[in-house]
Amino acid sequence: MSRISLSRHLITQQHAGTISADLRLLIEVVARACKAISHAVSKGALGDIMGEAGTGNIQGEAQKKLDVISNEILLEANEWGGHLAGMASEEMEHPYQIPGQYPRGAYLLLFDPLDGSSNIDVNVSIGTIFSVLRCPDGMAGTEEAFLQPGTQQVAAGYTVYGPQTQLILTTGNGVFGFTLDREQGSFVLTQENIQIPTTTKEFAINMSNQRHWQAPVQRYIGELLAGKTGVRGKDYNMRWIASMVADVHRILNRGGIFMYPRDNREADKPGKLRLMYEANPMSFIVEQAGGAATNGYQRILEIQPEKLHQRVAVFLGSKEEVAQVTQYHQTDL
Ligand code: AHM
Ligand code: MG
Repeated sequence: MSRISLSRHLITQQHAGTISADLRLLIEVVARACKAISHAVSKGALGDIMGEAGTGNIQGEAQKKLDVISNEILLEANEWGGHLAGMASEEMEHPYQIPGQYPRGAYLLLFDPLDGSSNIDVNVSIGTIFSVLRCPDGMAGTEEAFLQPGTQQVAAGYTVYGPQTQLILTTGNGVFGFTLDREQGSFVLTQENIQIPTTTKEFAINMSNQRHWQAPVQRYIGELLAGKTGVRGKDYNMRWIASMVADVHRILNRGGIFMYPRDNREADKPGKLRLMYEANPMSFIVEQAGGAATNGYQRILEIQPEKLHQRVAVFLGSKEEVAQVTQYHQTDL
């Protein structure tokens, strides 16, 4: 069987008119950067990549060395290609302006360069998440240009650095999975048109926050934990990797629901995850795979962002479960 590389897959999409030549180039460059990150990750203690960087990011979180290295790899790979008007990263307070000596393009790239930072030093799966928007006509790559709802994304994807490095991609035309062939140095198509099972018996949530949850989440999780004799009539299993990429990757492949709810600790902080770098790209992928994604009240992709680093509550995965927990939020209003 002939192997289809990411490049060939993208060229086929370009010929079919579903993506532009510039978007193809942009995705290829992001994939190349992810290969470099994968290489750095795999060095572990043999490379100078583990531990704290000694700096903090805009979210007030301590940066790991690998957060900083991955951010730099993505910036350097993408700044000179001519397809971008700007980049925004979870690790940088303001959007990155394309240096004057390079041509500017029509797209905006957003990324969480290294998701699952708490897992870096313990050799557990981590990843990179990215999202692509069009830069509105006449606008520079400033924060204002980035503040578009997730429905406007033209591409989104993530790579998971696990036992294998895999790239999952959507350009609004289904979800495709690629596995990194380390000998050839290329991503090879290994999954076509990924579909999330509608029903599931698996959920993912950080249970240690239970005492802080609000009523709709207490009710929903209580019902899942009640098992076969409860109202849901099934025994549920729980998995929590604490890397969104890895948890979403499992759900994409065998179903389930991923949750990071808002809770009662900080009323002004709607959840932990970031809308622009984490929730939007993952929601786009999950919807394209036949799943659903809400913040408990509305479709995540329809939220109008007000700030680049805005946080949002996340419920995503198998349709039936997302509908159930969303209904509990809506009826609790
Ligand atoms: P990060 O971007 O700093 O790595 O944080 C995001 C991560 C997600 O990958 C994961 O779902 C969540 O934070 C884990 O949170 P917790 O530490 O509560 O388990
Ligand atoms: Mg991160």
